[in-house]
Amino acid sequence: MPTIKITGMSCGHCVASVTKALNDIDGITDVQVNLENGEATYTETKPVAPETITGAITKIGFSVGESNF
Ligand SMILES: [Cu+2]
Repeated sequence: MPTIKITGMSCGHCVASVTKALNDIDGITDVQVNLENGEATYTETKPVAPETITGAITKIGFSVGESNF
C-alpha cells in the first residue's frame, strides 16, 4: 500500500484537510491519515503521478517527506 510521509499536521483539522485533498484526486480511494506518525496511506484505482499527490498536499500547506508512492 502506498505510504506518504507528511509533515506539518498538528490536529484533527489537518488530518481532515489532508484526507479530503487526497480523496479528491481522481484515482485515489480509501485514504487513511495517521496524525501520530504523520503518514497517509491510500489505494490507487488507477495510476496517479507522485507529483499530483505531492502537489495536492503542498497546495494546502503541508510538506511531503520520504514517501513510497
Ligand atoms: Cu491542524
